[in-house]
Amino acid sequence: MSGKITFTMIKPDAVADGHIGAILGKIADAGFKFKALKLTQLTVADAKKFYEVHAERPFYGELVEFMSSGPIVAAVLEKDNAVEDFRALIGATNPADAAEGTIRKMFARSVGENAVHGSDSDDNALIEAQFHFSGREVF
Ligand code: 3AN
Repeated sequence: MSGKITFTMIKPDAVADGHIGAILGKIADAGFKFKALKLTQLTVADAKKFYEVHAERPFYGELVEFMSSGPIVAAVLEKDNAVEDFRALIGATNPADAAEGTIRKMFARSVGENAVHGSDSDDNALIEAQFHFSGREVF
C-alpha cells in the first residue's frame, strides 16, 4: 500500500536562482500539505551520508559538493500516494527529459543541479524525514 508521506529538498541551484516561493507554491497547488519545513545547509558529511546509496556512482563527489554548496529547503509533505505523485510533479531526473509543467522542467539547471529531490519509496521517505527533522519539527 502506498503511504501518505514524502520528503523533498529544494536544492542549492533553485534556492540560489530565487525559486523557493514558486516551487513551494506548485507543491501546495498540487495538493500536498506541509508537515515540516526549513531553510538549512548540509555539511559535506551530511551530504555524503544522505547520498550514501550513490557512493559508487561516478557523479557522487560532484553531487556531495553541490548539495553542500549552499542553503536548501527541506520539507516533509503529506498527500495520498505521496511518493509517486510527488515524483510525477517534479519530473525526470534530467530536466531535458522532464515533461512540460514539471518542477524540474521549469526550474532545474541540469541533470546534476536538478532543483528538487523527491523520495523514491515510502521507506526512504521516512528515513530521509528523520535524517533532517526531529520529532518536534514535524506537525
Ligand atoms: P532522482 O533524484 O530523480 O531520484 P537519482 O536518485 O538517480 O535521481 O539521482 C540522485 C541525484 O544524483 C539526482 N537528483 C542528481 O542530482 C544526481 N544525479 C543523477 N544522475 C546524475 C548524472 N548523470 N550526473 C550528475 N548528477 C546526477
